[in-house]
Amino acid sequence: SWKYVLQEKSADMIHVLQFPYNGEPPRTRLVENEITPNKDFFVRNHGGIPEINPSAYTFDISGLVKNPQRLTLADLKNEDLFPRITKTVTLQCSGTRRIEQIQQYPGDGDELINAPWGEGAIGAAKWTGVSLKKVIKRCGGLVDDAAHLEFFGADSYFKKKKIYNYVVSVPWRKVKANEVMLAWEMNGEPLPKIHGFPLRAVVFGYIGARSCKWLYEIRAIKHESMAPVQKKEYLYYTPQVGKQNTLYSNGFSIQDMPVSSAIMTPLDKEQIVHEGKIKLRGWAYSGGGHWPIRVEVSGDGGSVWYEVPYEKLSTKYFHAWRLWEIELPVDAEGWLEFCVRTWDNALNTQPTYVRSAWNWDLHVTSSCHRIKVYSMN
Ligand code: MTE
Ligand code: MO
Repeated sequence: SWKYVLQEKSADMIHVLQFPYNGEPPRTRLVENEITPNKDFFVRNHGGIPEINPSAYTFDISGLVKNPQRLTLADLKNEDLFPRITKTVTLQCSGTRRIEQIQQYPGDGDELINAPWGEGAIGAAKWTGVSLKKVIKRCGGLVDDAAHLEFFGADSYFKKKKIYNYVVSVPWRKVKANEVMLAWEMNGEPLPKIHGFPLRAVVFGYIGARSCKWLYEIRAIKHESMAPVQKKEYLYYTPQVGKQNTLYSNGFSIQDMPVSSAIMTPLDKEQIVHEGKIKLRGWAYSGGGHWPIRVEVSGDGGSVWYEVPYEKLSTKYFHAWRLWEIELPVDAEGWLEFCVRTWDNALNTQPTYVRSAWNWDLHVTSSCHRIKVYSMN
């Protein structure tokens, strides 16, 4: 993996896990561009990075489709067969901001798999590829009772001395809605190796985990995939279920990402000399086809809120984040708690505290993001 980290990633990536490689970009830089440059896009891997020769590469559509097919990259890129699409879509890992849950609940979470992410396991890219719906249509559609599509990645990983392949599934209705893409380009460049070269799925508005990289097979099936990534990871539990008494069947399979936001500058524990105003910048995102409509920040831990002016919210793309900035009036000196909360177009907003959304496997930390800054006026 390190060969590709050095080749494809910025030198100052924050290495969240060394192996398997997981990394996120420095906070301030992530919110400098509405479209995240490839070298700054977070990387989340369960195992190593498979070497795939693109000219020998084929991928199979199998299982409960009327005419199973083997396709090449050239087939997918043939615009007589499939219309090509380019779309700006945000990918977010359900582990984003897990560090806040770890700080309050050390020892929770599945430490073999879960990475201690900060606020940077999110990004927006312009993906180019084809709609998976069109590919399934070319296979004659699904056989009657097929309802899910299972994605097979060419990477493998170890867990408790066993070796697994990366396998997940998405419901057919998601594909039918044209919200799943097979992508071979990221921001106008061939997909970087570390991001799934030569082909990956991009599932709009769902947790990043469903966007399978190094895709080599798609199988139509009746029920959700039985693979461990689908059935044992990426589950959300009620607070009554702790790490010791878990049954996986108690977990809810996370799909849509909830509304969330983060302050990316200033940084936590930063000292700021100012003349009555401090500039804050960050991101806001909502999954499931929703988008942020209102972002508010507070300089006193959440008593008084200031709304980000609408013109300071970046362009609204369906299925992408919005970046924001605001000048916050600050009189007080000393340690202050800054926080942010966002509403989406379904008028959902964020839980107030980390503990309101605690779940033992430490997914989806979507509470108000809080930092402490030292104000010198
Ligand atoms: N696909 C494969 N084959 N193997 C993986 O480990 N990780 C998933 C998903 N697809 C993963 C994968 C997870 S959990 C996330 S959040 C996204 O890829 C991250 O995509 P990125 O590394 O391109 O940012
Ligand atoms: Mo993830």
